Amino acid sequence: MSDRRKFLQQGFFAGSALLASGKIPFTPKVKKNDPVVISTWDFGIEANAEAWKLLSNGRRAVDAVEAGVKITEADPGNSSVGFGGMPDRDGKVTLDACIMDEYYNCGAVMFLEDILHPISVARLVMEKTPHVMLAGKGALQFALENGFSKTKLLTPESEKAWKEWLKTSKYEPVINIENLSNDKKQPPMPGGPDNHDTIGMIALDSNGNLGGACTTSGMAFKLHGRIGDSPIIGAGLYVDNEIGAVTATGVGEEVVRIVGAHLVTELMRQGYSPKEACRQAVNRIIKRNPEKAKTIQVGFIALDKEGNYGAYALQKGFTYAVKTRNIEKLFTSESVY
Ligand code: SD4
Repeated sequence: MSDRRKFLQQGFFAGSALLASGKIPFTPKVKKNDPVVISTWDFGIEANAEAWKLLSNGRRAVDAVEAGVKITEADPGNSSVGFGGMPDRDGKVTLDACIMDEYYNCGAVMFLEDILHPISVARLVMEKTPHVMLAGKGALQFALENGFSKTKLLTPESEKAWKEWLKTSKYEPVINIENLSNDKKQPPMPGGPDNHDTIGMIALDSNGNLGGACTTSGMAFKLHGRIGDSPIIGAGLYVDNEIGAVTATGVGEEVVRIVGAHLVTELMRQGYSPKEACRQAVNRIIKRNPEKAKTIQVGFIALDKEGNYGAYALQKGFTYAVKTRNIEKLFTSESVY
């Protein structure tokens, strides 16, 4: 057999083995250097539109994701991010956020109160301090010293829902599961169904660089001081400019345990497509505690360096929004259950 034929044949067999294992090949969805932005849940559509304004003007992915998630943070109709977010069990709205750019620069704030745009404080932590994370009063002090002002984040609607919750004070964090029976669901949230949804946004810019942001008020009626996955670099968000960007939503404790966003990134490094990498991470959660996994929601979205994207969730009902030059669309993620 000629060397060339042998080479082609070996290539074919290697390709089939990869395909059978769920790894590459996959078809790029966008042309090289065409920007892409994807974000979690229905409200991602609006946030993506803002991010797109920057991406289509040649701006960095990190600028675009910051601008994008600020739309969601400022929306009082959204009961899970920033202004209008559900309080903890002491009636305080406490915020978690982080951001990461194409150079492994990252910044995070957690357990932050009274600030409308925690993502911008996280960005300042990234750019103006030698640190990655600031928490609680220290984060607030840093924000105020850097020109942010205090905003009351608890809206009358969120306060009402909290007071309703106080009647039973049942501490059973259940997040966004469409198929749970009503007695297992949290009280209805204002501005939406029983969802509790973080915005995570990841983008590829026209220079081929990646960036990501994640921001939330965390689980409704959580213990005061509780911090989820969303501000933890590697758990709620990770960006590796050689490989891809990933963000998570759902029960943060389960995402932290598997260092979810970093895990998905590393699976993409091994050759898994974005969707398959997300599926593998979700399966890791099931493997640890199959019974518990049936009762909670966790979803991941991932974007690779070539602009391929995908998602996977534990439960039905996880949506993610995609914007490219040709697409502006909400997708429903595949799920295990
Ligand atoms: C948290 N991961 O605080 C967040 C909540 C969330 O959809 O994403 N909800 O655990």
